[in-house]
Amino acid sequence: MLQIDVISIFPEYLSPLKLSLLGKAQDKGLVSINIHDLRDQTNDVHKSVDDTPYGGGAGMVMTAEPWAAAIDQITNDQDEVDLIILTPAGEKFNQKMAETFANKSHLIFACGRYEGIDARVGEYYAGKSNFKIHQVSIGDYVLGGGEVAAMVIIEATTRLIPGVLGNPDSLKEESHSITGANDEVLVEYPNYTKPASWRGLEVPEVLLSGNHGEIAKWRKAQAERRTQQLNKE
Ligand code: 6GU
Repeated sequence: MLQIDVISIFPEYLSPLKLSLLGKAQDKGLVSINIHDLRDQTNDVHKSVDDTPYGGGAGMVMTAEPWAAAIDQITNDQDEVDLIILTPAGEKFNQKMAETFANKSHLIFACGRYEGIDARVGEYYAGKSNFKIHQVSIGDYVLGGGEVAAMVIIEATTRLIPGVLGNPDSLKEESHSITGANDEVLVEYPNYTKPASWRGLEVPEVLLSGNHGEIAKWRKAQAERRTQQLNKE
C-alpha cells in the first residue's frame, strides 16, 4: 500500500483528499493518506513557523526545524521515502512523474507557504541514504502555497495505482498516455455519446460504422491534430 503524508500549516485545506475516488481508495486499503499540521511541531506560544530571510528581501521564509521534526516523526531509518517539496521553482510535474510516484511506497509532501522553506531542509534529507528529494512545481504560475499543488499530484498519482479506478481500461487511451508515430506524447481524441444527432450537430460517421480499424485510425489522426494545434498556440 502506498503511504502518503502531507505536511501543511492549513491541514483543513487538504480535506478534499477524503472524497470521491481517493476516499474509496483509502477505504479499499490501496492508499493511506495522513495530513499533519506543521504547527504541532512548534514549542513557542505563537506556534511560529517562519522568519525573515537572510540577505534581506520581502516576505518570510519557513524555518527548517518544524519541517524536520514533522518528517522525523513520520519516518524511520528503514523507510524508503520520496520527499516532495512543492515550489514554483521546482521541476514541472507531468504524467511520467505521476507514473514514477505511483510505484513508490512512501511519499511525503511538504507544502510550503510564504517565500518557501529554508533550503537546508531539502539538503539535509538529500544527505540521508533512504531519502529521495523532488522539488516539484505544477506549472508556470505562482500559488499561495503548495497545498493545491500537492492535491493535484496526489490525484494524478493515486488514480494510476491498480484497483483505484473502477475500470482500468480508462487509463489506456487517455491524454498524455497516447503516443504518436514518432513516440511523441499526444492528448486524447474527442469523445461523443448519445444522441447521435444533437442540436444540429452530428457524431462523426466513422464512429457509428462499427469498423474498429477505421475508428482507431480516425482517433489517432484526431489526437495528432489536436496535439499539433496545442503546440502551435
Ligand atoms: Cl508547487 N507552489 C506554489 N506556491 N506555486 C506554484 C507551485 C507550487 N506550482 C506552480 N505554482
